[in-house]
Amino acid sequence: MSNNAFANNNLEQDITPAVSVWLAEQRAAGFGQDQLLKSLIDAGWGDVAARHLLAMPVVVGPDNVPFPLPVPWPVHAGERLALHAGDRQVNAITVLQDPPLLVLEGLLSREECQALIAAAAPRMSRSLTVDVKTGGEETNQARTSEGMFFERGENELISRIEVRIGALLGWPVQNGEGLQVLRYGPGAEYKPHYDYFDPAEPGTASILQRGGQRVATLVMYLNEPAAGGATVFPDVALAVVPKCGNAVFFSYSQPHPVSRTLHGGAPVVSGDKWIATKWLREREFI
Ligand code: PD2
Ligand code: ZN
Repeated sequence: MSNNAFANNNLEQDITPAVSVWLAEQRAAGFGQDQLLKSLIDAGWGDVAARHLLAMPVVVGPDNVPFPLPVPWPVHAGERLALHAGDRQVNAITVLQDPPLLVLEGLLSREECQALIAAAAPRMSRSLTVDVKTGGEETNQARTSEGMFFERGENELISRIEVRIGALLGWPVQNGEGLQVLRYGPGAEYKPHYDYFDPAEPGTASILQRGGQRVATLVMYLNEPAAGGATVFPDVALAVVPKCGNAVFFSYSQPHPVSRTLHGGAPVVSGDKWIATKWLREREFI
């Protein structure tokens, strides 16, 4: 990179199409991650922002594949087991690169899991999903759980967890949707789906007005069902078994199946499964 056109130290910068094209060209020309990192830093990028950019899958492909968006990713994930999460240290016990995915151990304490369940239990109702045709909400046979949403920053416990997630992922707390708690009883499941909003659907434009695309998902496990209930990723043949306090994090820089983030909640066989999900948007979620 020969000039300062792409210089920026801000993690929340726009990854412009020009930057994506430059990256794709450099990769096609055979430059490796270390050389690209050096070029970006020479052009004025901060170390963290440059690593962040390079961690994103870049596809300049068929016309209907969207350009990559910036996504959250913990500093040092894939390099160290222990990750800094503000008031807590978290271990990344599984790391995938494509899709960018981490299984995290110890994100929540047992007491926090129990407190979330206790606060959510009286407020549960049949889960709704976003109706992609209208942008409204509907019940859905593919999602046979019960759920509720906390307001962002609703109480001290919710704030503490949101600030921790922000510190871990390097992503503003305001870009998060309110925490959703779900309970699955025996037989309940969430069939495989993508969490981003499909740009081709008519309801998507109105959904995107509240903070842009979803770019990442953090599913936190609040208990251990007696059997079943894994979070499954069919594209990469991965099953994450729920364990109280653990979490699975994955990002999708492109709202398209090239993200390889198809995922579902396998049927619970016995016992209950409780999770809390934090979806992260491009911008402030209002
Ligand atoms: O409960 C799960 O494992 C699960 C599976 C798929 C949760 C979500 N998606 C979600 O909250 O988006
Ligand atoms: Zn999902």
